[in-house]
Amino acid sequence: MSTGKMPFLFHTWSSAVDFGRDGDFYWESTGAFIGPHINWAANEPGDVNGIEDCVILFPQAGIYKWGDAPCNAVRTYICEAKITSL
Ligand SMILES: [Ca+2]
Ligand SMILES: [Ca+2]
Repeated sequence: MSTGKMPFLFHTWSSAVDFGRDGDFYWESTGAFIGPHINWAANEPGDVNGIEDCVILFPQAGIYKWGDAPCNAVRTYICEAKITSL
């Protein structure tokens, strides 16, 4: 049974990336620029070693925060689909 809340267990991919200019994050799924975002975890985005271009969600103090990570890291992910009928 769903409670409507996500479990705070995993580091999970979002579709946010900064493949163009570092620090200019956009949704890869739509191309829409994200703009300033205040939900980054402390010291994120860090672009460590210049290879952190994909955004993960991870639990910190009971809520999901954003962090950038290498795109080839193994993480869970979220699927999105349109519901056409119930
Ligand atoms: Ca980056
Ligand atoms: Ca990072």
